[in-house]
Amino acid sequence: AETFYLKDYTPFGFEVESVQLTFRLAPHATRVLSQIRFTPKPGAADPQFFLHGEKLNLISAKIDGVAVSPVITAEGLTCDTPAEPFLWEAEVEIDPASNTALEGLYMSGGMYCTQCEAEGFRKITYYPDRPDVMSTFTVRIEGDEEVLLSNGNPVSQSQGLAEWHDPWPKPAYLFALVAGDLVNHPDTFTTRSGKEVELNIWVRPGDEDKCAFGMEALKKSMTWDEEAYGREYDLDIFNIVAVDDFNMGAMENKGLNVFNSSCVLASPETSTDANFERIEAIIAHEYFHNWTGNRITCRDWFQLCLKEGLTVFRDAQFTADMRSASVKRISDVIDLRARQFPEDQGPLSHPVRPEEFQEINNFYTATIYEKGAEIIGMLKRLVGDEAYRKALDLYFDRHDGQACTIEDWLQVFEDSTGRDLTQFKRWYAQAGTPRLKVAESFADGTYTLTFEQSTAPTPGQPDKDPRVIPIAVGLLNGNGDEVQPTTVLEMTQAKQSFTFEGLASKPVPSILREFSAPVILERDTSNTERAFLLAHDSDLFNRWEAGNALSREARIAMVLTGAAPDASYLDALQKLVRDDSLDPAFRALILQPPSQSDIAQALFERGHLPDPQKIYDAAETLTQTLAQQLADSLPRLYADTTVQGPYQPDAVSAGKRALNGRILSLLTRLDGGDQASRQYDAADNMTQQYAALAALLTAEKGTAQSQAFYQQWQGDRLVMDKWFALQVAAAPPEATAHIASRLTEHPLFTLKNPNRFRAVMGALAGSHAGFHHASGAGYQLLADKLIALDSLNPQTTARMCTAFQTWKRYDAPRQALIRQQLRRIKDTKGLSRDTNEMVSRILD
Ligand code: B3K
Ligand code: ZN
Repeated sequence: AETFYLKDYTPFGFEVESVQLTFRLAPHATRVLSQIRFTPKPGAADPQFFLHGEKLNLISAKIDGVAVSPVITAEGLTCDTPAEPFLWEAEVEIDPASNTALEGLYMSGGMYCTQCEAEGFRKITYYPDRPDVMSTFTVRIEGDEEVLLSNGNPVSQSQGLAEWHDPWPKPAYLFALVAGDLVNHPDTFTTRSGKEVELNIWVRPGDEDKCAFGMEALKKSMTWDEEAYGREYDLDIFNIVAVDDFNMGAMENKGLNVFNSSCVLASPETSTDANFERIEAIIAHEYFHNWTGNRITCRDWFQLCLKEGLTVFRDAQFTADMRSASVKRISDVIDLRARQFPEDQGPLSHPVRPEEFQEINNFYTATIYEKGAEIIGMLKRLVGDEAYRKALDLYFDRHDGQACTIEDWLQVFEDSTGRDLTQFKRWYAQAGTPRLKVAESFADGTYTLTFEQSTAPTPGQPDKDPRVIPIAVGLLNGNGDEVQPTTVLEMTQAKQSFTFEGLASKPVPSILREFSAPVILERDTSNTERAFLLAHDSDLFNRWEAGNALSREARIAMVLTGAAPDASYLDALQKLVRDDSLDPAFRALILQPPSQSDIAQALFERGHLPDPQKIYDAAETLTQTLAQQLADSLPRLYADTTVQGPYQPDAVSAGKRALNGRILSLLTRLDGGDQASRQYDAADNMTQQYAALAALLTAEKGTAQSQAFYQQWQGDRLVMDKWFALQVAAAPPEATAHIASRLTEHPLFTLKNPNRFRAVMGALAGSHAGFHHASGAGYQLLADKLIALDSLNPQTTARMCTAFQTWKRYDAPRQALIRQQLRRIKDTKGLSRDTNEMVSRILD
């Protein structure tokens, strides 16, 4: 397959002055007519007229009204063109009803919808489908559907016909069209400068009652972006549409965001607290793209982090402001370590700005999104809040309407702060997670911290240069009082020391507060010191981090030596759980054990072969012991954390319910499931119903409840996804693959719906001990289903191959079993470019 390189970038040889599209909708034979005004760029390096186009049936093509016969390949067409501005007109036919890849124009549950990012527009018509080609679009839709939507503002609407005009020049990847018999949840928003905007969430009939929360989230996002970044909305209307079949979470098409229904539909009866929080964050994320992504877009797809890293950073700020900042930070770091660190330390490791790819859809990764956001966070910490805001003002001012690069982005910071960011830029260019070794010394009132950074080689990058690392540090005295408030040390060298003077005694350091850089901290420290920080640190993130480290060490000792769970850790945990002065959401996080995959990675790094079953057993023993030690207080804790009154999805109630759910799962280990059964029967909201069912199934009980759940919810797709996923997630390791396999035979299972596929196969891949069971049944089942899915939906198949990316951690028999499955996938006839690239990189 062809490889694309950043270094090969050349601008397109033509300006696109305007685009006019007409859609004549028909499920198997939609006609797309395009009228595009091109102007050759004077002195363009590449004057060849090439339009992308895939799987299109060209009916006719004209230049300035005269029929032409372009040369057509599988990728697009070329044609001789005049030296003067000209009008290109083409008519193509496409087959949305047969489009199972869910890219381009496709059908979902009887409605038409589009997904064009990254390169889907070329499946709709011939076009220079690259983000640096921006133009205004006018769209005419002819169809029998009641609702016909596209980008921008409505021009005219009548029976069977709608016309839309988007005045903001945009790349084709932001194009969208939706047509269906939909109903709306309407509202309005008045911008800071007094402009009234019509808001709609469009859903299938029956889902109207699940829109109110999303609408509130949208309005909050609009207000927040005005206040935090001075960004106003810029059209008369903002539409959101919920779609059941969608490859990812949502898409920020200009003025017409398309959402996976799981990321917008919410009701207390069908959605958990975690769903509500996620929906709020994704609505914000897509809305924030209007400025960071749409008004200012990417020059090419190598610059993807320009919009994604920044927009993830912005949505994290939003959630921190709406909810609890430290709880958000802790959750984000858990997620970063679970998804980005393994990627960065394995065969798929790539820079935040990659320099080559075969299939760009394979680069919508945790590295580009989440590490991309971490880089913005470091930059903000280094320059300070005010300078950050000034730099962003300059960015919007200078680059509005442009397609930009990381160089443009950094230049804005250099110009507005006077800082040289040459070294900082390595964060974008170098892959891999830096390790930061820490040593300390104390003499005559001076405390010295010495840091050493190093990054292991990654594919294609054997040598790494030192990076700029902002290290937020505070110091505590022996009583737990802070003697040095948080200060940011700016590390630039491979090895560097920092001193603190005038201290009465050797302090206890709190290093990398708020997780100020995405690095792995390595420090010889005692459990006593960890317990001390867990009890006293003023930085909530580092308090949690100390608890997390204690838990990890306890588990590792259990796995390696068969030791009993560490008593001092269990003591500390019990104190915290009972400490009513602490935020319940924080206490719930403290009770959440490090993931079994994290433990496997830690063991691997220390030179041991991780045994997934032993890691699972240690986790079980530890949780069982904790439950027994807390036995006397559990009923009271359960009662105290039970939220009374009607369900509200706010952060405070959700935090309480999260803690309550953890307590319930401990209690269920002791009471035979009595309390969980009572909670299940009484629950009037999904958070409590689901928590009860999860506790029961994990304790190998709850068969009756699981059946009742199915009876109650079989008509609700999103709730059924939970039912599918939970049975796999709660299964004991030896049964995981079997249960997942059985579920793929269920009448409600289908390869055609990515949510359902992910519910079962994602839960299988996410069950560490189940997926890596020594039998190899998990590997084989996943490979079977990936092979089956690939010919229908390459994107979702390729994405799920990441389940295999950590294979080099495990013992030789497991490695052989995984390699065998990866080869089997790779040898599949007609394998997609997406999956082929992923499997080849993982095997390498
Ligand atoms: N920009 C889209 C992701 C598109 C993925 C294409 N394979 C959603 C987002 O990040 O907001
Ligand atoms: Zn995004």
